[in-house]
Amino acid sequence: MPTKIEVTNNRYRLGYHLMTPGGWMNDPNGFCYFQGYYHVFYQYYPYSAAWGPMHWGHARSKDLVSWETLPTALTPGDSEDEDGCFSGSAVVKDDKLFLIYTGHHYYGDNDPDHFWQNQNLAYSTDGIHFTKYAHNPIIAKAPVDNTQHFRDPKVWQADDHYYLVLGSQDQQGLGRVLLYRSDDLMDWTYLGPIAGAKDVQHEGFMWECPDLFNLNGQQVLLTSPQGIKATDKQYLNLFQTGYFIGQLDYQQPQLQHRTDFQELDHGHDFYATQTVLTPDGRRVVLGWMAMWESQMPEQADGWAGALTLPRELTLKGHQLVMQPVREVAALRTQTLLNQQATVNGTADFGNNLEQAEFKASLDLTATQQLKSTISLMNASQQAVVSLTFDQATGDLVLHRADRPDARYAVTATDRDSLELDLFIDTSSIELFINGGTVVFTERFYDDTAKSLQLQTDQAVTVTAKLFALNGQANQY
Ligand code: DQQ
Repeated sequence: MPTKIEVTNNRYRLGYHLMTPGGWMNDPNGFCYFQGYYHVFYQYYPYSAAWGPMHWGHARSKDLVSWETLPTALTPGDSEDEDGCFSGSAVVKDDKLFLIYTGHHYYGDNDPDHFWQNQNLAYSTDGIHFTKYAHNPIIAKAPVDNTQHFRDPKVWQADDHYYLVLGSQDQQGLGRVLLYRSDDLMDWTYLGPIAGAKDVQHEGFMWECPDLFNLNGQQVLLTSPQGIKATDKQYLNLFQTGYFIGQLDYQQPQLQHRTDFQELDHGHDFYATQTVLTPDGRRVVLGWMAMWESQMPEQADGWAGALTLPRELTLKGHQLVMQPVREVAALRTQTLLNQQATVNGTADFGNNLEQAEFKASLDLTATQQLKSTISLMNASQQAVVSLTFDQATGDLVLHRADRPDARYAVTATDRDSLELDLFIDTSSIELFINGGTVVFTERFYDDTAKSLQLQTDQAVTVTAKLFALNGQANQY
């Protein structure tokens, strides 16, 4: 048994985002509420800071903001998950917590693309110790018209049945989502594909991590397609995460979607989302705060990857809106600033910012062509991350010092204000704009002292609050 890798340098360790205690993290898995705790699992490799045979790391929280790391929940190596316990989800039944996950298997010819996948079950009565089901797999094979890409089950209960969606690729090389039904979580019936890519260029060759849920009487399919071709300002990451909105007809079965694929977050670091329904009925999403094939300088320090803040999802027309869950207010430890001022030129907010929330409103009623930029500055007064807003067009452009490629979004131009809610952590920033209608998620790697700077090209009234946030929210 190799030894677990340890963190050797804390320079980029995050203060209130969930990370591994050491080692690699990717997708959130099994996000659920069980016996008074939220649980989140994640794709985990404890023996190095790079991706390896996937385990399920585990943490729980009473309040969605302070997480306690628990023992590894799933370890690969059994006959049905020989080469990895890939992504999956959780469901509570008869006061037991069930995990449904993908078993990954290589054919052993040293070709990483030569693999097969099946679906497995594990359960727990205490939410800490998990037993793999003795009769795994619960879904042994992909349908005949599928390729080997057959993974990431997301389970839910509806009426008297359990359903799950699976990410898949059909024989034509198009991404799609498959629907299954069960009465007991063990025997599953294949119902058919419910949605799929019309072509690779626009909708991808494989849909990873699907999630299907109700919101305001409609169904939202969240998924992470691979292979969508970048346009000037959209689909600029290696892979995307986004959604379709429609109605699921369980009989057909088919998701009649009214909207085309829309990206959920415009930043460089957002992928492989998963949602939970909270006991009080909110739909909350977590994403992996990273992207495949990006530089991750924290790997040199013995760890990699983190999860985003939990974000509440709501619908505004045909748009999914993301806002940090209200529980994040509990992270505030101090009010560093609470002021209203006229900014005409440059204004600085705060210094030595490590974990902080900046909440600001720029009054746009007296301006028409305002251009403003909010920047996270380093100790040499260089912008590490900056967001520029053009009032005339509604254009939002995000620049990051360590990446040549900007990111783009557009916000409504008929607004009376620009609302910013920025969450800064040691090496991440999440920018929620205009009530979460536009969100950018970014990592950055600069361990000098940070401050915020606002630049405007005309006089504008700014109401701003700056809070210090808890830098030790989690226990590892
Ligand atoms: N990551 C998992 C897969 C999933 C992919 C493997 C998405 O189950 O499709 O670590 O990032």
